[in-house]
Amino acid sequence: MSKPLLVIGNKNYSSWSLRAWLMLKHAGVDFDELRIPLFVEGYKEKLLSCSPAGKVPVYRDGDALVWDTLAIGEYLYETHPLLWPVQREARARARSVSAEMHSGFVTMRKLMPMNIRARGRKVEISAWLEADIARIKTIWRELRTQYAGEGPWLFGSYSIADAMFAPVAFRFLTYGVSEPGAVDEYVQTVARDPLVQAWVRDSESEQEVVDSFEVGA
Ligand SMILES: N[C@@H](CCC(=O)N[C@@H](CS)C(=O)NCC(=O)O)C(=O)O
Repeated sequence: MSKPLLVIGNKNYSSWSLRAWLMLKHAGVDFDELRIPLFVEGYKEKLLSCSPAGKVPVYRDGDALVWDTLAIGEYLYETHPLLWPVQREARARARSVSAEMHSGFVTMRKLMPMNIRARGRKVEISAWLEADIARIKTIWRELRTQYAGEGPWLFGSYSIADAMFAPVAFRFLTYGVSEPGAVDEYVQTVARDPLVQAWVRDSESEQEVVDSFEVGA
């Protein structure tokens, strides 16, 4: 039987691709990757030939086709239950912060696009952007304080919530967002993850430059 397949975009820019890829890698799934560079001639047709939504990531496992990052996470959870915290209240909270990431932080996603290779970029911090950043810092600070004794990840052990916030750690690194203590330590935990480092190496070897993601001076 052929391996499951994850279709992704550019590793440097595609934050949703990174999230699904990390969920699969942390679950220990053996899968193939198909990379479709985004925003170049003909890319949309290629995406639509893989996914009805015309977006990445999309995951094919035998007859199952799963598009949308959180749906991929829930699909994996059915066979890899440690992807969410074991304790029910923690699991509800992990699902809540992950859903908050999935549907929210629109200003940050627009004004601070993920750009893994870039460092030292500065963007204007509007009140809306500041509110998104403050909320993320609060989520990370509170979770890391509560679960400090159980491991380095948001809920102690690695969970889908960490995959959901991994691209935000890169945004903090790219645009110089910092808060000494639990927040900066969590960013470093993400950056030191060997799986994240493998993704970063691949993103550094990509040649495409997408102007709309190259923001900040
Ligand atoms: N809600 C979707 C969002 C997926 C998404 O927006 N993917 C972007 C790449 S990060 C994409 O495919 N963009 C190409 C396009 O919209 O044409 C998810 O969670 O997977």
